[in-house]
Amino acid sequence: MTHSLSIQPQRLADALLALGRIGSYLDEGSGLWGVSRLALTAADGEGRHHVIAKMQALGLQITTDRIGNVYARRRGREDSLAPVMMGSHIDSVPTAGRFDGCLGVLGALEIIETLDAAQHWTRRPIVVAFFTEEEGARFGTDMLGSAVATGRIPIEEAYALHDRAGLTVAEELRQLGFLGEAEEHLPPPHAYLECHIEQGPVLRRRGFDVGVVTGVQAISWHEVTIVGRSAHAGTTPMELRADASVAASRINLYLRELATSGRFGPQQRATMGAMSPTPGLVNIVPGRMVVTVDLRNPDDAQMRAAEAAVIAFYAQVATEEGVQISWRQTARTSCVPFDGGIQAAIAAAASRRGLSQLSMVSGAGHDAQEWARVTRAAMVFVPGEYDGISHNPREFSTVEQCANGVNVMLDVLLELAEES
Ligand code: HGY
Ligand code: MN
Ligand code: MN
Repeated sequence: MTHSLSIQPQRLADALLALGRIGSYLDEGSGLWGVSRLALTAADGEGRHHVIAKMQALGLQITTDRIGNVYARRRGREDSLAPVMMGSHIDSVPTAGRFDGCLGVLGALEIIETLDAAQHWTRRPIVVAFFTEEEGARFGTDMLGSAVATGRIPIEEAYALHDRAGLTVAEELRQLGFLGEAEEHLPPPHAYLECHIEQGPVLRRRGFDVGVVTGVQAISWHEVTIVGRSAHAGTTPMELRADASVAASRINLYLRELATSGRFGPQQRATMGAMSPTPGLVNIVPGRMVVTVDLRNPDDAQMRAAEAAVIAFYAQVATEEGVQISWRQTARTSCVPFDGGIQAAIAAAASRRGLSQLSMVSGAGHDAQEWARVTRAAMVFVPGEYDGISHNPREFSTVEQCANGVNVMLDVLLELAEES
């Protein structure tokens, strides 16, 4: 069976540009336009309304659930059957490009528009969804909306999460007008598909058209609080200091050593993304630091060993630097495999289109890993230029790269949507 339908690449590219203008900012360093649509901010709200307007224009039946996830449904010939869902996210980190997450949502809507133009009605209904706070960049835990929808995080726990200003998820959902009424636990979809940029260098460097994603690696996030003693920078001898920022710096250097040592396998990654000193002024030894630690590993056992090593190092640094160190787990997901049958369908669809494909694990977390808990789930990756840089305004995938990935998702959708 060759592919019957194909999307309109330029229409998709234009849709990505239009959404990318919402929450855009001029990045000083690069002179590029970036995107900042932190979850449940006004910019995210504007982005949500923009995408909902597109869903309405396609005549889709839209529901918003109690955690602000938005679902848009296209009826099927046998409308009582469980739908095939395509989804991703439109919230972004503050230094984003216009592709992360948005490709999956706008690509799915482009598929709907293609089906409408062809007056093609699938046996099963189709649902296009975007989920709340996939990034975890504002409220501290990633894939929040999908995790609530699939039962990993209780909604009351999600509602109570707060940002640095103390604003809670519940308050911000209400404020934005996205505290929906629909029950967050849906009956499981028949299957779940997501098209996403790789956000790394592999596909582009090795010259592959699409990625067949085998699963998502383990993710572990800590928020670490280091309490030392603020003191005068001029009069306090070095040996009398309890310097929280030195302790944080030692932990950061340890993270790099841990990741590059090979002790936890060749793909261990470790990042100290946020470092907040108090009082954070030029002539005061920092008495307090709050930092974040992000650990990733495609092997669960190695991840557990790396976590244990990091926690032991916290204790060592506390003793040696004379500070108190406490930490809390803010996100933790084990490795998640994707459905083998759908992976094979993705590979076959790519081959039928003459597209080269590489099976690969995802370095980033995605909504698909949550939906894999309740249904068959899989992902299609597209390459990115500039070594696939992401969470950076330089993030870029070409019109053709995006179209290849979304066309493969279209083909697999059509197969899944005809299954009994
Ligand atoms: O952190 C991640 O992997 C994703 O961008 N939420
Ligand atoms: Mn993403
Ligand atoms: Mn992201």
